[in-house]
Amino acid sequence: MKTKSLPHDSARGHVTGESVFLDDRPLQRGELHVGLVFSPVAHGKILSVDTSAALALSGVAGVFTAADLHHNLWGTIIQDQPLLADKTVNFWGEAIAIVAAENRATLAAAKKLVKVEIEALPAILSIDEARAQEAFIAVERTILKGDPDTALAQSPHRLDGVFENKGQDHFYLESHISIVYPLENDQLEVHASSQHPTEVQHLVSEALGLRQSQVTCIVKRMGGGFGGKESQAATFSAYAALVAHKLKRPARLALSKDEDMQTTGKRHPFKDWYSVGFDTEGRIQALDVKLFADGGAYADLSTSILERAMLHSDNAYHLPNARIVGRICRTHNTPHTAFRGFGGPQGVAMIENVLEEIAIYLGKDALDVRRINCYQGEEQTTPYGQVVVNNTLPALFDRLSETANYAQRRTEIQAFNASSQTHLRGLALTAVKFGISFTSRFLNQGNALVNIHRDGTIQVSTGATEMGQGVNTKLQQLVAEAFAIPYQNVTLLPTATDKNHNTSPTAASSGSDINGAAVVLACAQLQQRLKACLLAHWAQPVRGALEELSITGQEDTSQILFQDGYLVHKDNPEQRMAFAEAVNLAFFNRISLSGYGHFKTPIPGYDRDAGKGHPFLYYTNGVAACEVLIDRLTGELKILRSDVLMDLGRPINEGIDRGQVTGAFVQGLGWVTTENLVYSDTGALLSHSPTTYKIPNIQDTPREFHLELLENEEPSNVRGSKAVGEPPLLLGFAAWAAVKNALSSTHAHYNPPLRLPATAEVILSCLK
Ligand code: MTE
Ligand code: QUE
Ligand code: MOS
Repeated sequence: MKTKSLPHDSARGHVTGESVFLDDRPLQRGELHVGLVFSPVAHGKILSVDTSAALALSGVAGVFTAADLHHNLWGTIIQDQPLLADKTVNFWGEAIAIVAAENRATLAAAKKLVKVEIEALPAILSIDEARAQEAFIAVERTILKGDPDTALAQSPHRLDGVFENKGQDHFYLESHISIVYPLENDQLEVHASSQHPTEVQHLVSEALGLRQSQVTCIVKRMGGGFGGKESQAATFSAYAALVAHKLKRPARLALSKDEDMQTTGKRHPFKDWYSVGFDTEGRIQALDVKLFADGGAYADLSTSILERAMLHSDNAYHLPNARIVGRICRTHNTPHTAFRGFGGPQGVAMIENVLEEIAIYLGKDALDVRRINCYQGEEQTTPYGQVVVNNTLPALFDRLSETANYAQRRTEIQAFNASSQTHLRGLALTAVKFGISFTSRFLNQGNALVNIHRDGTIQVSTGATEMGQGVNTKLQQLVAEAFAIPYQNVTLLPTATDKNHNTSPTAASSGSDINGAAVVLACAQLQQRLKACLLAHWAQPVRGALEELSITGQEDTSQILFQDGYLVHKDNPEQRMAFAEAVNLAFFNRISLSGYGHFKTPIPGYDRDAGKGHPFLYYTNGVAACEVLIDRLTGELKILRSDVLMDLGRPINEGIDRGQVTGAFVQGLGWVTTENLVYSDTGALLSHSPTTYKIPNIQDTPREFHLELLENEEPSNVRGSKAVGEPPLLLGFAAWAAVKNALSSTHAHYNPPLRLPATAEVILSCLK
C-alpha cells in the first residue's frame, strides 16, 4: 500500500465503535461520579456556600469548595483564575463546588442541594461596555511599521470603519471529561481528554500540593479538541483529582453537552476600528487598526491569541505602513480560549473585509484589489519584520482564478443578479497565509521515545495528542519510512507524561511538525547504531565466544541503507540483513534499542514588547473561491460552489491532509455563517445544544467542492511537509466575503453593514 494516504489509525475504530474514549472505560470498583455546582449569575458576591444538605444525602461521598484546594489559582499564562470561586463569581457557569456521589442520580440531586447565596452585581457583557469602563486584561500591544499617520494623510483615498466578529463553540463530540485513579504513596494516574497533558500534570500537582513526579497524565485520544481542550481541560482533571486524592477512590467527571457549552470558553469575539489609505488601484498605503478581543473574565490564553490576531492582520497582503494595536477586554463572559486558528481568523477577517470594502468603494473587482496587494516575490516584509520567503501566494491566486473560472463566473453572476427578482449570487476569492510556530518561543520544542522490540516491531511515543487530526498516523509513517518497514510494525502509544515530559500542547498546527521532527531524530540515533553494528559484524563475522561488537556512534555508516525491510549495502545489494535480524544482532551485543529525540524549531522568535521579530518557521498558504446564493425574501444562504487550493508542501499523508482541509474549511463556513451564540441579557448562553446552535450539516456544505494541493516542498520542515490543521479554517471566510459581494451588488458602491456570522437574519437586514 502507498503510505501517502494510509488510512487514519482510528478510521475503522471510530466507525465500528472499537475506539476507546474516556467514558468508555469501565467503572472501577468504588468509582465516584463527580459534578460541579456552577454560578447562576455572571457577576456577584458569594455570601455563603452551604454544603450540609448535600452532604447529608445518602450516596454523597463528598462536597468540596475552594478551601479544600492546596492552591486555588490557575492560568496557563497568567495565574489569575480560581479553580473554585471563593469570594466573587465573575462569569455565568463559573465552578463553585465539587460534588462526588455513588451514582449519577444521586449526583444530580446533590448538586441541587448545595445552597449558594450570591448578591448579584452589575456585569460587563460586551466589548463596548468593557471599553467604556476601561476593564482590560494585560497591557496594550502595538506592532508598528513605517509611518502610518503620514501615509494615511497622503493617500488618495481613505476608509474608516468598524468590523465585528462573534464567537464560536468548539462543538467537539466528546465533552470535557477526566478520570483519576489514586495510586499508592499519594500518586495519581490522571486520564484526561486534553491537548496538553503536561499542563494537566502540573495543574493537578499544584492544586493538590503534590510533587509533579507523583502525577502522571495519560491521553489516549480526544473526541475532538479544536483548541477547546488546550488550557481548560486541565481544570476538570484537577476537580476529579481532588476527589480521588481526598477520598482515595477513583473519580470520574464528565460534563453534559449543555454544561460544556454553557460554561467553557469559546472563540474570542473581536471588534476592530480601522482606517485604511489606498491609491486609485486599491493598493494599500497604510493601515491603522485597533483590535479589541472579548477575553471574558480571566486571562486564559487571551494574550497569545490577541498576539496571533495582530500577527495575522496583514494576512496575505503587503502593508507598507501599519499600526496594529491590540487590547483584551475583561468582561463577565466565560474566559475565551484557543479555537482552531487561535486569533488568526479574527485578524484575517478584519483585513479581508477591508479589501472587500476598498473594492466596493472603488467599484473594482475585489480579486484585482487582493491580487495587487498580495505579497510579491521573496523580499517583502511583514509589519512585524519577518521577510516572506518561499512565497507561493501569487502562484496560488493565479492558479485558482483560472481553475475556478473566476472571470467567466463573475460575468454570469452579474447577468443573474440583474435579472433575478428573488435571488442574489455573490463570488469572492480570499487567501490565507498562516504563520507556523508558537509565538512563545519556548513552546517550539518536542521530545520522542522510540523503542525497537526483538521481533523488529516498534513502539513510539511523543507529546503529541490525537484529537482526530491524524498525528499518530503521520508519526507512524515517519518511523516506518525511516526503517523501511511495514507501517503495521509501528505502534503509537498513548501520550503520557511519564514517557514524554515537559511537552507543549498539541496546538498551533505544529503537533506533527515538532513531534515528527523529534521522532526523526530518535530514529536517526537508532539507524546509526544498527548500521554501525552491522558494519562491525560484516567486518568480523566470526568471533570468539565472549567477543562483543563495540560501536562508538561516530562510525561512517553512509554505505548502508534501509530498504524494503532490510539493511542493505548501497554498492552491493547482495550484502544485506533483515531488519529484525539486525535488531537481534544489536541486542546480543548489548547495544541500546531505544532512541530519544529532542527537537527545537530553529527560529529567532518574536519580541512582543518591540512588536518585532521572526516568530514563524514558515507559512502555510492557501486560497479559496466561494459562490453563494441568497434568497432575497428570507435571507437564506446556500453555498453553491467552493474551490480550495493550498500549498501544504509535500504532505506526509495526503489523504489525511485533504480531510483536514475539508473539515477545517467547513468549520470556517460555520463560523462565518450559521454558528450564532445567543446570550440572555444577564450573560447566560441560551444556544447551548444542537437544536439552538447551528453547526454546518451535510446540506450546508458546498454543492460543488474542488480541492487541489499545489506541488511544493518546504525546505525548513520535517520531510518537506507543511502544517495543515488550522490554516484552511481561515479560507471559510470566502463565503462571508461572497455574501458581502452579493449584497453590495444591488447598488453601486453599496457597502452593506454585514456582521460575522452572516446569519439569515443579518443578511436580510443588509439587503437593500
Ligand atoms: N482535526 C480534528 N479532527 N479534530 C480536532 O480537534 N483540532 C485542530 C486541528 N485539526 C482538530 C483537528 C487544531 S485547533 C489544531 S491546533 C491541530 O489540529 C492540532 O493538531 P496538529 O498540530 O497535529 O495538526
Ligand atoms: C499559537 C498557539 C499558542 C501560543 C502561541 C501561538 C498556544 C499556547 C501558547 C502559550 C503561550 C504562553 C504560555 C503557554 C502557552 O501560545 O496554543 O503556556 O505560557 O498555549 O502563536 O496555539
Ligand atoms: Mo489549535 S486552536 O492551536 O488547538
